[in-house]
Amino acid sequence: MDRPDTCPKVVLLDLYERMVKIRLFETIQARVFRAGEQEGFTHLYIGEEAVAAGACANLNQDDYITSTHRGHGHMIAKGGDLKRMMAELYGRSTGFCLGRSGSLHIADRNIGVLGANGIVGDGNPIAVGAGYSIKLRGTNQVVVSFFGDGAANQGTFHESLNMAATWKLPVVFVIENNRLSCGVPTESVCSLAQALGDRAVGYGIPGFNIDGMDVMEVFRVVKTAVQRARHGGGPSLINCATYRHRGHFEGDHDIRSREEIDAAREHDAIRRFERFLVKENVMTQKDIAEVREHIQRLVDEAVEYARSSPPPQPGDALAYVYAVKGDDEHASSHV
Ligand SMILES: Cc1ncc(C[n+]2csc(CCOP(=O)(O)OP(=O)(O)O)c2C)c(N)n1
Repeated sequence: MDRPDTCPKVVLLDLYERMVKIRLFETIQARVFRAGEQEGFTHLYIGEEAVAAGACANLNQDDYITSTHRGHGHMIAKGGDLKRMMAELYGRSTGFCLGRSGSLHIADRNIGVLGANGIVGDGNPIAVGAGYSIKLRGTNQVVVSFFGDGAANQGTFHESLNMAATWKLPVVFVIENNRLSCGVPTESVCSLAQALGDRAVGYGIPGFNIDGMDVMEVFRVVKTAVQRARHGGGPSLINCATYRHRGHFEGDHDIRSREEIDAAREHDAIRRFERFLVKENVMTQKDIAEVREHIQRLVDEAVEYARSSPPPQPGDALAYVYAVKGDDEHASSHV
């Protein structure tokens, strides 16, 4: 791990906190989900934290991201409030989407999170739409679209990159290449598999294949792509090699061997970064313990907040289904 010039101490601490927030939030979430406290599906991001943290640390609040079915990490890295997130996962009325989306469609326009997405590959066209809107409005915002290696084989990937490249839209496409789509190994369905960034050549845009377990590398490469996008240079494609520690979804039968998963955990991005921070005298073990304790408290408070929040009222089931003409800011309860 090398410390790039672009990573002063304040950036390193910020990257670390973003990663630990995701890890501790989802560790608790896995526990309460297994205990039957939440309903629906949940796909955890544990293991892949360096990608969301490294990418989102380059973004402003009004920049946009699009996300996936594995979206909690993206939202936390973009600054999502832990209490409202946890309340959404509990299906409570205090959640980001008033308890109506749960894990798979959680969104917060106030911080530019255009939504997790249960449809694989659907974030990319949404990102292109947001990029086109930025261009029409003439702002200097950017969009980062996160998606998996499986989504990179959807037709929407090619259509989106082609359009974004042709119109020079400010979109950074970030592949979270964890080598699997559910139980399908990527190399069994894709000849480029580990080098998906090479596909950028086909669209005439910059492409990168990087170590997505090295948060500083993700930060550095996404920074270049974000700056290019902000200054009218158009999109980039960044393929991040990463690894998910959990099954495809909670409760899934994992096709990987115990040995493989344990070996991968040896290279855990957070542990690796902690070793680096201590070696470089950026943090002591005591600092690390304090950060973890502080974040653990925030996560525990989020769980308590969610548990004590009321569920949506059945009588409100049809509220927010239709928008009133001319009022796109406020959803309406009229049907
Ligand atoms: C259009 C569509 N096809 C299939 C599915 C079922 N499905 C859900 S997640 C998933 C795998 C996605 O793999 P990848 O994009 O690599 O993301 P990862 O789960 O590895 O993060 C599939 C096939 C879906 N939700 N949407």
